[in-house]
Amino acid sequence: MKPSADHCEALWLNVNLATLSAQSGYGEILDGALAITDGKISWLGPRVDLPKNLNAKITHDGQGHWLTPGLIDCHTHIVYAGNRSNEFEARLGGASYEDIAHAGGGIAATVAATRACSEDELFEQSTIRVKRLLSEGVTTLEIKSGYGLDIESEAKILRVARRIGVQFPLDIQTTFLGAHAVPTEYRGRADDYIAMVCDQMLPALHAQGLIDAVDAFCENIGFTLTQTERVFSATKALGLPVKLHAEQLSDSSGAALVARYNGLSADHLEYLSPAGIAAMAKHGTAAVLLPGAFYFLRETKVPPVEALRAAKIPMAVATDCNPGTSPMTSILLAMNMACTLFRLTPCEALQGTTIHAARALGIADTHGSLTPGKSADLALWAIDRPSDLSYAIGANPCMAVVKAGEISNPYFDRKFAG
Ligand code: DI6
Ligand code: FE
Repeated sequence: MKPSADHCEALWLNVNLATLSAQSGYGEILDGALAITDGKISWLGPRVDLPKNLNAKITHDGQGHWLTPGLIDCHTHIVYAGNRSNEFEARLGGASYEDIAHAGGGIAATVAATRACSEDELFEQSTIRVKRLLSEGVTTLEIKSGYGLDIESEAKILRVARRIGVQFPLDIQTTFLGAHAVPTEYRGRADDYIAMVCDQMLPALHAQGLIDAVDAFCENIGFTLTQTERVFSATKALGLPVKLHAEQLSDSSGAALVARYNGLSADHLEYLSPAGIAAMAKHGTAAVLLPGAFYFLRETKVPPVEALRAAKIPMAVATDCNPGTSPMTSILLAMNMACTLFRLTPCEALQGTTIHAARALGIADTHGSLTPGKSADLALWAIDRPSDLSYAIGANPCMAVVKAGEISNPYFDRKFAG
């Protein structure tokens, strides 16, 4: 796409670009320029190569900062009510995550709080967290249901997720996670619950346009491989993509299953086996690494990053924002932890929250890198080099966020005046 002289909304100058568009590396362009037409990137390159006829309506002075693709948090459970700091305290006193789940706490506690909450109240509580991600340059967010576990409560969560996409400058990808836990009213009847998920919830929520993809928690404290496969085959019948919480606490062979269903991603993966890696590589299933949950659960087994790298499986990095195992609303901290805990390079961490996260959501054709034709979703950073984004702990050098070409400043303490 070429920007024409009379039709270029905005031009960014005096910026360094990290395009993330190459197979490897940051794709750095020092002293670059980027043009936006109809909300999409229409040209980018070194400023000296800027087409001479370009006549932009607005020119932004990037003040020598770095422009990257807007960040993508591709795995969150950010819509929920209440919190579980009481369980955090209990775990520090010696109880395990599994102990708490078996005692009726854990996911069930958040389900009770979320069911009891009005839709407006759920929106209010959730957007406090969403704004923190926005302030760190996030322009696309995946949101899972899974704290409702009945049709009306799951619909409420997914409607709140859609509303977040309307009221904030964010693209929202919704994921139906009905198979997150067995609700108390189905205790001891997991197969009956899965039948209800497949035969009633899934078709009803899909008919309401609330589902972009379907996930499940395949784990010894979650659902079996057979139950997960039932969900996947019902999903496939509706033509929707699948993904999976796989190999988080044990090797349940979930990664191989989701790969066999041509899944978008297998997520967590601490206990991923060589067979799982081979299946993911064969079917093009991305890995989503969630160091916040690893850290918060004080896990010691790290995902097999070296083997994933060798198999050329795209590795995304996400917050897993949820009240039980990753109460984390910093995508930059997730990147830092991916480096320190999982040994990703800072470049892989940034790929993990841009182009590889887009891959994990099935939107890499339109999002995730600075490439002509893709949505002009950008983040501007006051940093010396791209590795600064993974390096600092607790810093937020984001100066501006651009969504589909439009600057959205309201979520910043500092106003970008360029
Ligand atoms: N894996 C997780 O880490 C979260 N869900 C899941 O399937 C935990 C959710 C919670 O404890 O509330
Ligand atoms: Fe999760």
